[in-house]
Amino acid sequence: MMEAQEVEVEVEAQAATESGDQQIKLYSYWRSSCSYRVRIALNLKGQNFPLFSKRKKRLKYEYKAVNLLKGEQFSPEFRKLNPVGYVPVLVDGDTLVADSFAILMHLEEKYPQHPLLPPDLQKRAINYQAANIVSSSIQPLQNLAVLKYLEEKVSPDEKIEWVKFHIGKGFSALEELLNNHAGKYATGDEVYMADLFLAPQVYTAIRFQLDMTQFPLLARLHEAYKKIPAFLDAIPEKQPDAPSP
Ligand SMILES: N[C@@H](CCC(=O)N[C@@H](CS)C(=O)NCC(=O)O)C(=O)O
Repeated sequence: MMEAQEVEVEVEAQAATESGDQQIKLYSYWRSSCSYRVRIALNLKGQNFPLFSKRKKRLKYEYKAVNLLKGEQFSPEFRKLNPVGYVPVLVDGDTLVADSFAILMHLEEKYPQHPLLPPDLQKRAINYQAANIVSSSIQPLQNLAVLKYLEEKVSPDEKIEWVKFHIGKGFSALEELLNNHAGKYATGDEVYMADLFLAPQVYTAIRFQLDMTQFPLLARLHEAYKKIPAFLDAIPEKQPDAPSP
C-alpha cells in the first residue's frame, strides 16, 4: 500500500538541509479536501522560504498515497499513524501529526514563513471560525464514510441532495460571516487559513454540482485562488495518485 512518490514542492531544500530538518512525508489522497488544505500550506510556506528565489533549490516531500477507495486508511499500518483512519497525516522529522487543522498549526509554528494567520486578533478569530465551519459543519457531513453509509442504508438518490444541503447551509453561513471581512481573499488581501479551507471545499461543492451562483463571494474567491500557484499546484488532478485524464 501507499506507494511513495516524491513530489517536489516549493520548499527550499538547501535551507532545510542546512537547518538539519528531515524530510517531510504527507499521507494524502488526491481527492481528499483535508489533504488538499495541507498541500496548499506546504506550497505556500515553501515558496516563501528565504533562499528560494536565490538558489531555486527545492525541498522534496514524499507524497504517500493512501487509496481511500481501496480502504487503505483502515489498514493496521496506516492506523498506527492515525488511529481514526483518516488522511491527511504528516511526518515531519520526529513529529507525527494527523488532522489537517493540527497539521496546519504545526507547520505554522515550525515554519513561520508565509504566516497562515493574520496578526490582527479579530481577523485571526474569523480565520479560525471559517476554518471550523468547513472542518466541523461541512466536510464531516460529506465525508466518504458518511456518503457510503447513506448510499447503502438510505438510498443512492439521497446522497447528492444530502451533500448539497449541508454544503449549502455551511456556505450560506460563510457568505454572511465573510462579507464583512473579505478583500481579495477571505479575510483581506492576503491568503490566510480560511482560504486554505475554502478552496478545497468549493472544489468539492463544484464536483457535486452545487450551484455556486447562490454564493457570489465564495464563487469570486474560487476564481481568485485559480491565480495562485500554491493553490493550483495543490489541486487534486495534479497529485501523483490522480488517475490519468
Ligand atoms: N478532521 C479531519 C478529517 C479527516 C477526514 O475526514 N479525511 C477524509 C478525507 S478528506 C478521509 O480520510 N476519509 C476516509 C473515510 O471516510 O474512510 C481533518 O481535517 O484532517
